[in-house]
Amino acid sequence: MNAWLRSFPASVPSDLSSPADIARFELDHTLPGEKVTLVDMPSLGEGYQIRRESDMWTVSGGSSGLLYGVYTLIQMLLSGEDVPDLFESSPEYSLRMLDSWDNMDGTVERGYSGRSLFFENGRFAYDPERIKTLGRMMASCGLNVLCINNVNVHEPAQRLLEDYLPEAAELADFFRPFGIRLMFSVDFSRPLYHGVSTADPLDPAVRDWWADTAKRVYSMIPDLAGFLVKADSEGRPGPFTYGRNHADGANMLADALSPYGGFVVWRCFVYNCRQDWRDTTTDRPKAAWEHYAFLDGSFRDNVILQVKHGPFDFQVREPVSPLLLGMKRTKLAMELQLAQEYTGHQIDIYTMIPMWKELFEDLPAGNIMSVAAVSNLGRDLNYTGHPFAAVNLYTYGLLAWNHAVDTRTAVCRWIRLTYDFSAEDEQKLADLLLSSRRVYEQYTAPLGIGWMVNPHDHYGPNPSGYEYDLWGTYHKADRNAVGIDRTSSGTGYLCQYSDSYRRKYEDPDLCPDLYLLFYHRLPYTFRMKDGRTLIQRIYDDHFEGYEKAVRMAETIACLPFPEEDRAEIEQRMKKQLYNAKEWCDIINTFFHRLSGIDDEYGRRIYP
Ligand code: GCV
Repeated sequence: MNAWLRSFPASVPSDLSSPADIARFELDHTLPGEKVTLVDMPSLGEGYQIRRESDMWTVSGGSSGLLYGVYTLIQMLLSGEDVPDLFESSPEYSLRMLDSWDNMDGTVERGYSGRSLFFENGRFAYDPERIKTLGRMMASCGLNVLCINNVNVHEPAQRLLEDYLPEAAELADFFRPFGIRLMFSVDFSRPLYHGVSTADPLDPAVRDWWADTAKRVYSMIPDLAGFLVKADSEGRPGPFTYGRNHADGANMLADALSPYGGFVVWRCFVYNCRQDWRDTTTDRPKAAWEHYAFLDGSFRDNVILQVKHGPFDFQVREPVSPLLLGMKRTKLAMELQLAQEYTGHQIDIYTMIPMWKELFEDLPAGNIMSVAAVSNLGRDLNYTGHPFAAVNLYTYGLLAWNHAVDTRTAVCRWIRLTYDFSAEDEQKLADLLLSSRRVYEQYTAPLGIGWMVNPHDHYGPNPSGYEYDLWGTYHKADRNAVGIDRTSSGTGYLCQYSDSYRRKYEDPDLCPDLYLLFYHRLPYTFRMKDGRTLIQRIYDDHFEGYEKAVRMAETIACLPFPEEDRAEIEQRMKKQLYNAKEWCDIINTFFHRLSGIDDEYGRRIYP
């Protein structure tokens, strides 16, 4: 099974060594009746031009641009879309990254599609055919960088650039013909394991150690995209140990990589993960800004700060991170998460592109230079566990190429490439996928509050699961009210934004409902814009979310999925229904007991 490449030949021959070779092969096998000329035009770089003259197509592009152009042409024609006589495109973001959180023991952190595609038993272990398919999947939606190992770099991945470098170089060879460059997550403290007495980024011995390491790595993998770093975050080592800041740390690595054109992608997921819940002066969403904003403009040119899209951690609804809006003099990547950690574990249907489009709407043009997403892939036969989770990878690629991509067109193209459906069935599935995020949001945590999940595993409801813990993720619900005041009169989080942004959220009467409890602490009797009370809205959303999930199951039962997908989809839908019911019961019961206020419609809160 090759995900959305079902109309493509099962495999790509191993002797094809360049993107242009792959492009020609894919064309000959998917569009044998079409006359297509490929023109090498290096000036177009990764971009391409598709031109039609009577029954002749010409695709021009630089090396990988040709491949992207060909994949686009094939997919548009296979899915019956109109291709204009002249169609030109080039990527909006230069690094379009997929970050795997794969460990070398074969597990995948927050992985819901089986074991690692790259590792097993502490070593590289992969099926070359599946690796080539992954290369095709990525290139066919425009992605160009793959980080193969978890940002939490455990043993033996800590030796990836040392003992395992030859194997890593062999893996890079598989991806190169698809225009994909590898990246590795590195452990900031590594010099300490090699006779250097410190990992202080300003120490000359440390700088030398990283410079030597980069030289060795690039001699084996000359096109490596660079290093990805999680430092001073959730127990990972970093510059704070030495009284240095993150510009000191990132710039030191950047200097080591710059002779080879490599990037340091430095994650900004830094917060106090040992917080005392009684401490009301610390508010976790403020953390990233506090650690990085003052460093704006002090990073080297080859440092990219990778910022999670929201200030917390991939919740169903979060505002766009203030760092992504405010650091104008620093290269930024927005980090998304395809792996459905808080969004249903690839059991519940959750199509992400509507959520991403909202984020991009808040992001002024030119603020970021790159996009990254935590991978949702694994060794399951269909790569993504739930067959529908593939739509997230596919549409992520299209959006990372150009965020203006039309949501419905992207989803429908994925459906057409994946299933052989009538137009009516295609629209039914598109509606279902496009509404799935809202459905999930309705039956889980209310109105932007997030975090009511089972701790650690992050699937299923647990309203107080994180409430008195160390992670800074509190809702503080009591008998009268729920939420945290993050306005200027509260924790001040909103002050990290511009005045115009702040004005939209500061007043609870004007704040959009979906963010209400993210920004405000409100009594259950608070009147929402539509006249309902807050508590009634919580009840209504949960009942409605569950009912919509029931309707999704009915739609799915009527759609003509191929046998191999049907079993997976139906079995997961059953679990989703159970999950939705459980969320609805538990969250409504929690708020009913706290508030003592009955549902206006007399529905049974808990049967
Ligand atoms: C890779 C969350 C996840 C962790 C993840 C971390 C991160 O805390 O639960 O599994 O670790 O984010 O993004 O670094």
